[in-house]
Amino acid sequence: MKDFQPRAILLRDYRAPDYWIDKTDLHFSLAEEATDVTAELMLRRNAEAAAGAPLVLHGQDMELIEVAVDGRPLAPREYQLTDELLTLPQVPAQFKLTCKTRLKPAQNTSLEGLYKSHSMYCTQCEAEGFRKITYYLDRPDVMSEFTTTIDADRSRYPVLLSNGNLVDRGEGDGGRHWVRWHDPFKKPAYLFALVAGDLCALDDTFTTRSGREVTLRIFVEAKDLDKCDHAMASLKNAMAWDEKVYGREYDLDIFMIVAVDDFNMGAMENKGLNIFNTSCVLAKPETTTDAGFQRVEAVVAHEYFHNWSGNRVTCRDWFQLSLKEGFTVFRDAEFSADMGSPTVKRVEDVSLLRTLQFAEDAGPMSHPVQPASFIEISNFYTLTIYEKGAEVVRMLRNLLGAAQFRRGSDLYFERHDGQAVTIDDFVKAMEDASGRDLGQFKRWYSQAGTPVLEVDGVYDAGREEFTLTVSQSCPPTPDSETKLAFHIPLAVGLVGEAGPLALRLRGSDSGTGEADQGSCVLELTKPQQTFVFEGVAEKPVPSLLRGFSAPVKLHYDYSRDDLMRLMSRDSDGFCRWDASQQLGVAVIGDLIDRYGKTGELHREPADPRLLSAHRELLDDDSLDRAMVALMLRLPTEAYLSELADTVDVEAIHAARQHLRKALALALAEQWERVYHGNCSDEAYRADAGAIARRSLKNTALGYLALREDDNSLELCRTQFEQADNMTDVLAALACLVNGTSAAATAASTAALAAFYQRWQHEPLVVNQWLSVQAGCVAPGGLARVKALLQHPGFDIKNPNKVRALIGTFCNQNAINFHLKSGAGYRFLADQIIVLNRLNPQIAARMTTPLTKWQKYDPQRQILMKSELERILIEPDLSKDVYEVVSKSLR
Ligand code: 0A1
Ligand code: ZN
Repeated sequence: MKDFQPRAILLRDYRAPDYWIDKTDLHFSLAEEATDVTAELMLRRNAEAAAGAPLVLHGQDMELIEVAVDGRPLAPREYQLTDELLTLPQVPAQFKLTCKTRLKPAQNTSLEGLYKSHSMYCTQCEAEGFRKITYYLDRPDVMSEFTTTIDADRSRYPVLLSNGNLVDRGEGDGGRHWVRWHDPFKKPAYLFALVAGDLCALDDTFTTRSGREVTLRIFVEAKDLDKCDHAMASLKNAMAWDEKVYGREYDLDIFMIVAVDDFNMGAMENKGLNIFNTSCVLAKPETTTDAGFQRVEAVVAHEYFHNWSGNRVTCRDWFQLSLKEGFTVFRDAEFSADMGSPTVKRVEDVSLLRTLQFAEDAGPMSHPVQPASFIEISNFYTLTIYEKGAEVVRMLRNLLGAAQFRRGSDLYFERHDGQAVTIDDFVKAMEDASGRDLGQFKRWYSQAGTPVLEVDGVYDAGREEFTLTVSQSCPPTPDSETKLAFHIPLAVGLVGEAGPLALRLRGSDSGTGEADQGSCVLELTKPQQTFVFEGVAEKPVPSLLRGFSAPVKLHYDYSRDDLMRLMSRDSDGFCRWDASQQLGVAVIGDLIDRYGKTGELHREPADPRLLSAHRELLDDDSLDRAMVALMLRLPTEAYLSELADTVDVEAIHAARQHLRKALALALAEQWERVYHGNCSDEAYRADAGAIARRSLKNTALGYLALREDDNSLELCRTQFEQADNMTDVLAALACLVNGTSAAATAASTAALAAFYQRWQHEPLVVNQWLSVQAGCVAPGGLARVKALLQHPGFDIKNPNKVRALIGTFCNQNAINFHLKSGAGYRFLADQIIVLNRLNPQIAARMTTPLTKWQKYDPQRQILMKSELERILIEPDLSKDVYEVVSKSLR
């Protein structure tokens, strides 16, 4: 165990820095043994700081060679050096600090600071990685103008990149060369980047609306040059979209993206030089699934949008992280919606939020969108900061309306360009632009937890009135026991026998109506409120939380017939889908109960309503395929677990599988018809229509495969062998791998071997191969995963591989991970202990499944907790893992 308790950093302790760094001049000399960095910093005391304030710089994991003030090297007695800080007790009010440091990038497995990925050097500085490069005021409110010189062996590192514009270059001695980059925009150190390698580039240009031509360049290893077109097209679309929708134009003459294999996150928005995980930039039909294509589009846009929401206007401190992340996720979600199918995008985002963010918010790591404290900021790149943060921005847009929201965003960018600001500044701009008081709304930023709405509806036929009573509450979370009422926009409609009804809300000052859409937004601000709709000629079914207008849990006592009506008649796509999920949850819930009582489900018939709902969906060719595919997807085990107070692992798995099989058999003809009807000879396209078609087809294939007969096996095998795109290949492979018959097992073994043989030189494809096996629900999963740890296709130092194998197994294969013996938990803890020394960020992330122990039965709780306790006594436990483990045990 740690012999000291890492200290928590508190929002309320924020103080402006004592010094500013006006200019940062860096010189990197890259060499195999070690890299030497010389930093020249122009420092100036903050006018608000005390006259003799010491200069305290952050620095970690490097050797200090020399430190000089205005050119005079300091003797060791003139400064203090610890593992994390360099303190100069006496410095002038304005001076030049020179710092020489030596780093070992090849030994840096944390993938933070300067490190090597294969043969290339790259950096990752967000949030606090710059302090592994040189001693610095590594905090986002210190913004500086950077000049970077890189000197390296010419043949091994022909490409040398940093932020901004290339301003000079030259030849050196002994086969070396150098380049100099200058970034005219002041930025915090977390946006600094450097890349050196033997890279190829795809080039293009974009002409901004004011007529400037920007060079666009995507750098990859030579073998990946054929996988950059989709990212480039996405980038150009994103640039045009940000001009049109937010009036934001790009500012430098060049925009670069570099793909690296070893990366902790998806990508990073460094100024003018985005660094990407290969998984978020490379795409071609033969190697990449539809989901992969969509991810590339979304992440390219996300990082590009950060140029304004994050770089031009940045965060004052890391408690404001959602200022840039929530806003940018909202922006990228709207972009993706515009590029593809808005309903599908919304449903996918809500599924993620309701399954994983709600679980986070109900667990030991729950925190507000603006946290009040942290031990290790890397642990706060969470679903709450990103996805819930985006939902909060979405609510603002919906409350203000698109036009006022745009005015607010214009005001925010104009007012704060070049500054490091707070979430309060953002909300203030929205208030000033709209004239609305958002005081109560701001509780969404400071209070953790998912609010719960209990809704009751009463119809009075005589008065032709429908009354909705809505109560809100929020469960306690680690940050606070009691909560104040939230300001919640609740979008509603009423659905009659034939479809949506016109709305007339009594005394509509508490709601805003859009009568033509049959939709209105009720603004909830109190613990309980009542809303009366007048002139309602028939008993309606309320359509609630349209478009998922707020990140809340909503309970309404719908009958299954009500849900059927919403599924077929509601005009709101989200609510139609949600009704299908609620029906699925109810039906599976019955089966879970039955399994709990009898331990088996052999003779349980499928619910006739669900059967007929699915039959209608499959039979009606006029419906939107994307919607049909979504509505045919049963609630996932993860979502069912989130809804349960105590997760019954076996019952949830058995119930869902049983229902799938029952649907497979009862609708066999329909699945076959839909499968064949959606096979297409057209060349692969990644547009919404083609994606929907493949999604529906592969949903059908999944059901057909459950029959486990020769015909369906043959369909899977043929699709696996003949498909020209990874979406179809992988869908067929997953069916084979999850088959249980002897014939399916034999086919699966052959397919897995053929797949690896063909794709062994494509790491991203091998990761999908690992993932499909890690997700296999057949018994024996743990042994399979342990064997794969030893496979040459796996490498524990590569985060993508860790996520593909260990992450998929522990997060998406409950029946195999949650073994009653606790062997799954022991396995995960063993991996976390290894990762803790290699890569603390990834180790901490991998801990999540164990932190959910409170959701399981007493025996499992004991086993999970004992593994957490075993991790906690590890010597050299990183702050990252310490924070997650200790918080989850308290
Ligand atoms: N700002 C990036 C995410 C990111 C965060 C931390 C990283 O390293 C610890 C890397 C990337 C984004 O939102 O895309
Ligand atoms: Zn981001």
